[in-house]
Amino acid sequence: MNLSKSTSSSIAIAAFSLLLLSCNQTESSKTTATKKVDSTGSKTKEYLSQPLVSHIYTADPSAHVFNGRIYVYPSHDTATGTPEDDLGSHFNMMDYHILSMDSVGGKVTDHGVALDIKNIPWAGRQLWAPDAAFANNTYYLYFPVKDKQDVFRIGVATSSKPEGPFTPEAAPIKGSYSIDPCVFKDDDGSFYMYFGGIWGGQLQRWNNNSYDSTKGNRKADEAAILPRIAKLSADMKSFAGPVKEIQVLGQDGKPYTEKNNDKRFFEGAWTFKKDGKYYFTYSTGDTHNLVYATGTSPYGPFTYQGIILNPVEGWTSHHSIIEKDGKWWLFYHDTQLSGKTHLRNVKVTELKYNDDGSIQTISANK
Ligand code: FUB
Repeated sequence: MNLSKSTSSSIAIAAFSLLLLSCNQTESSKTTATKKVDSTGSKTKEYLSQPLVSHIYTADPSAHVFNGRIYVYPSHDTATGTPEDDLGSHFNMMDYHILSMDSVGGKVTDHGVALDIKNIPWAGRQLWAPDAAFANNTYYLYFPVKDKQDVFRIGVATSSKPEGPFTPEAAPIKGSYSIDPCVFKDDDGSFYMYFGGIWGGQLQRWNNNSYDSTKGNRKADEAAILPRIAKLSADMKSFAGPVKEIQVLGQDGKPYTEKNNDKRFFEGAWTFKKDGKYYFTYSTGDTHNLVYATGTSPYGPFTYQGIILNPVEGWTSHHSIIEKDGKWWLFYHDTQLSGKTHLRNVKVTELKYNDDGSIQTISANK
């Protein structure tokens, strides 16, 4: 994720922001476009969707349908005053709130604090993008946080309810590292965790599953760093085998190098299956695209197909994709409410496919 760049969004007048805050307290996203107004009063940006909630800042939405209801597991962005630096220290999140709604467009419920960093025994700082899964009559919340040595690991917490509260395990998942877990359930009931994020997410420090804090970002002609996958054990709290790299290939069948940064993996993996095809989707980070690649196995290789979402307002882009009642939905975030990179808001819009299974590219601003 980005570390020091500030958002390139235009300056919104304070009155307009306050109006948004008061109007969207519990309202779900509307797909009617609205315009942002700059300090001269001229309309500058038109938004495809509105924030799901505006009483807190939310980001990195992992959506799931549990018991016929949509649950969104986001990061909870907070203005802690932590100075911005090249390691993303200003993304200093301390807890999670789960959101839920009957359907897109319906009333959104914020279920309050579901997990607080102070209750995670091994955690140091920075609760980043989580995900959730249901198995064994239990809801599992997967979360990345830096341990007390400042190394990102992935933890798991459990609850009898999708909205929590969640009780964390005493230690991170053995063999886990980096950020942005995405847990995918295949048709045969197997669960897989996809994870990893470069730059502030520390993936560049992990080679052959060994940590080297001196390893920096790769150079333009070096092989792009690859996302990781591990099959989950039946207990959903451990890896069933070693962490593996996932090949992401260009349409010429060749792996990407770092200079292909408008297509190579950066962070924010999300995997789903449609019509027998695996869709591996992710953010390209410093080029701000949300893209997808497809394959025939959960382990890949995946071949790059195209852009799902063009760059949004703000530096980061992170998403999830679900099907509900015959429609497909893209949950994403931007910085409409704050204009600040680290204070984001979650949104949703419909995702459409072409007949051949390709995804129609979305622009969040007009
Ligand atoms: O929210 C913190 C980090 O920002 C996430 O882990 C990344 O995916 C990026 O969205």
